Amino acid sequence: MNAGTAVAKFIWAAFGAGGPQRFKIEKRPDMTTVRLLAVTLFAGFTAHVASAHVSIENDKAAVGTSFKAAFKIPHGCKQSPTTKVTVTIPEGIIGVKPMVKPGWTISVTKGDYARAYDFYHGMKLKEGVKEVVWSGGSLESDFYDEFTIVGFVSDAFHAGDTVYFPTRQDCPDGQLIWSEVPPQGKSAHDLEAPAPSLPIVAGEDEHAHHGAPSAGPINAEAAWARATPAGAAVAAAYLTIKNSGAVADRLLSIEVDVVGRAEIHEMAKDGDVMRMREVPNGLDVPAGGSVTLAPGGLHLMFKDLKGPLVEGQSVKGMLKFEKAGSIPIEFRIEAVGASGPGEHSHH
Ligand SMILES: [Cu+2]
Repeated sequence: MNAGTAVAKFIWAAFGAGGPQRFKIEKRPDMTTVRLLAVTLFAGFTAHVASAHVSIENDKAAVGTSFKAAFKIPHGCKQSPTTKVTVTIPEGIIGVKPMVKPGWTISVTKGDYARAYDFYHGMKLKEGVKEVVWSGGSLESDFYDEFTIVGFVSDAFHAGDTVYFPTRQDCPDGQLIWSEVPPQGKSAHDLEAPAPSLPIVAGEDEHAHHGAPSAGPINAEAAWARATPAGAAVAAAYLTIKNSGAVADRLLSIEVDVVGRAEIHEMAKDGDVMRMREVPNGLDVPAGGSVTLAPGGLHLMFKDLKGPLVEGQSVKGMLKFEKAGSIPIEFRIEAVGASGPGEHSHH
């Protein structure tokens, strides 16, 4: 760690506290201290602090995937506190939702997109959020805070593009407008008030990771089931569901080819015996968390099988979530004795 990084971390610790642990600076550091700190910093960071534009925490987003962008507000309008933040969502950024922010009222303006965009397999979005406004709070100029959205990069963008989000800060005593976009091929470095930007990189090919379809913040991975003997009517199936979003979601139901009915089961103690029973109200997937269904615990129960599950094949289905909607899924069929998803050559 060089000195610059160490000081940067110190500044982060001292001034980076947003949200509930907000504190008041009782005494401002005198200018000598500030100058001493400044000369210790490496040049790039000094320049950044000196200009302190509104910027985005993430360093990139990929085509065809969801992203989270935290707009960092480094100061007020001179000394006047920020009481309103307005972020314009550019065309081609779809499925936007602002993250709830205690102490602030959030409003969104929705409208039609220029065209319908693929959101995820089989689903198109024609309209959505075009502008997000946080208001009713007061962010002192001496403090720093972040205003967060989640969204999805449509195929309107390509690797190498940069997306700009014009942003406005309103204060009782003034206004700051961050809307400048550099001319084609030029950097934003010399702009007075650049719009916060997000570089776009190539999307991962979802099909490269089999069984990992993506729909916004919800990802279902490593879906598998054991092969069944001929004539079997039921089978258990397993997978991991990850939620990278800021809000909890819930798996409500499952539909699978060749399966009459699919239920979500948990294991529960009945006296001294572990028995399985249906989870009554769906399966919660916490914000920023995951749920793993694995042998011995939570599982999907496939009932009324219309045919055997054959090792090496796969069965397709659809997971239905309360918020994320329908997500396609493919269960790989493993050996009768398998204890987890894996390569068939291992059995
Ligand atoms: Cu069961």
